[in-house]
Amino acid sequence: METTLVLVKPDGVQRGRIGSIIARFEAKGLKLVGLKLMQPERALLEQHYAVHAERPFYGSLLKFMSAGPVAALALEGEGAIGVVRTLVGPTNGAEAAPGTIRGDYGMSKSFNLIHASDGAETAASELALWFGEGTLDYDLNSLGWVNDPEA
Ligand code: 3AN
Repeated sequence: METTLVLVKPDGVQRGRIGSIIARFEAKGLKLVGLKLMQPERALLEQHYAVHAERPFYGSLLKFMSAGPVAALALEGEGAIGVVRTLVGPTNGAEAAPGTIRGDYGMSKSFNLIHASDGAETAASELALWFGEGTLDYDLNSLGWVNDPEA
């Protein structure tokens, strides 16, 4: 079982896409174990995007991510990190396949609506950063019909 971090970025929030993005993850069979709307502090964004600090777009990325609220989600499921990345699609919305979130909702490689952790280590550090208070442990009864217990 894996848990991964998703952020609906300021463009996704302002364009009214929080609900439709969450609906895709729910429909897929992922379990929502954390959910909050927040205005991220610059220090949090600097830590989150530290890996991109030397990239030419780093300044504009932080400005964009600070421009309004973001919705933070923690999602749990078997192979959740890879499953979520597949649903999100590649960075550039103009090139992302239809059916992916970026492919259906976006046209840009910077205003690309959503962030998703790209590996196990990143997921752990990003969840600690955005959900330092922890995530929620509860039974979601429908999951018995999502994953085959004998597979
Ligand atoms: P992804 O979110 O697809 O994993 P990363 O991790 O390579 O993409 O980049 C992090 C974020 O930086 C992207 N989501 C996007 O907002 C921004 N970004 C990436 N590449 C570019 C670029 N060439 N120009 C502007 N912004 C970019």
